[in-house]
Amino acid sequence: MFGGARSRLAATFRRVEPPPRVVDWALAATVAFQIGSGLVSFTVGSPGGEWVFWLHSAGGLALVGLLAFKLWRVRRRVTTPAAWDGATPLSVLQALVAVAALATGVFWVVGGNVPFLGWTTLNLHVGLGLALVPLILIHLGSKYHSPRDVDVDRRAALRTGALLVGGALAWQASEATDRLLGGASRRFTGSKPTADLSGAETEGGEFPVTSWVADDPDPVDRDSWTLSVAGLVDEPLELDYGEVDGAADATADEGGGDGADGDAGRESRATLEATLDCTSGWYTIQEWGGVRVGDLLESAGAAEGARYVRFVSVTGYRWSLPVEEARDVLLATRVGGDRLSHGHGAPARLVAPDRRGFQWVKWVERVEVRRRGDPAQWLVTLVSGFD
Ligand SMILES: Nc1nc2c(c(=O)[nH]1)N[C@H]1C(S)=C(S)[C@@H](COP(=O)(O)O)O[C@H]1N2
Ligand SMILES: [Mo]
Repeated sequence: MFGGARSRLAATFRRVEPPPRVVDWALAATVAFQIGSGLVSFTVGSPGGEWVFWLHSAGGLALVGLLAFKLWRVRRRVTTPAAWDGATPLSVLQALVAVAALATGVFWVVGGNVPFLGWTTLNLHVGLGLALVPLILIHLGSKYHSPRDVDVDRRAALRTGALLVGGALAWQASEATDRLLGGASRRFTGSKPTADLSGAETEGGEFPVTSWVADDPDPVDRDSWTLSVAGLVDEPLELDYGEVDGAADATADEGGGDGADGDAGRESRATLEATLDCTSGWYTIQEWGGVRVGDLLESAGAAEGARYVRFVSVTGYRWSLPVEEARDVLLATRVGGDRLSHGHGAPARLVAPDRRGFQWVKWVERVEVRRRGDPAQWLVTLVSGFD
């Protein structure tokens, strides 16, 4: 009886299965798309880019189907020891990594998270996805068939198309279920409120201290720290902590240590409620206080040709924003009214609404007005702190 059900399942599988080469190429194309869209999604921080996450989810669900066909087809080559050849171990590893990448992605989206060595399940998902790249390249190198050999008939194309549509529908259904189950606290980026992610380390204001890689400077002394505003400006500025913090009387803050709040100068401090959304999968909404970068640019006078503003940390970590956007961001000295702690970037850190956490440079000491953007920032943020 059980066997009957099994063979019926097998028969159904065979009936809907697209031709092998179609599955293989659809797999390769979908995985490439997933890696691309996954990387691009890291740069999306405003709802206008939500579609990148939609496509990534739908692609992931289509992969579930494609991978099922593929693994079903090759199962005997793995379960029959005599069929193993030199390439089999790597193929098995690749299959495991692929399944794990999919499983962690789906698990995260349905609300799961199992912190592992300081990694969220989303971190793990990204790591597995990236680990797949070299594995697939090796696999393609040894098993490559030209797409010209692919026997694409209309039925095969339809089946594959149906699989992609099925992926999109399944994803829509999972979203709807998630909303019903109260998972609406997840942002469109997939990030969850910090409170949901126990296991994350917190300091000061109840949200995790996160440095993307090895950036870990000594505490910066507020009294000797200055913020420079230079580059394409009429008059470069050199501001001390009190001026950036917006305290009219900088001494009003003395003596209280972290968290002390002098009342003097409160009126000149700009505040902004903004969401810090880290690519490791958490977000926090905080009220940040400090100086509007637009005010700094007005004081310094942005010169002709100024198109970007670059924010540079004491560690060298940096990010640039188009000048129009930069006017509306904050160099924050405070969060929730309290002075920033060292881990959160004291004396001052960038608060850039609609940007992802890794772009919110901490321990800022220079604001540079520039003609051009800064493609090298991508590399710098990854390697900053490794000497
Ligand atoms: N200089 C510097 N700024 C940085 C980072 C870093 O490693 N170095 N990490 C970024 C990342 S990945 C995030 S999510 C936020 C985290 O801010 P928090 O530590 O205050 O939560 O800071 C960003 N700013
Ligand atoms: Mo982050």
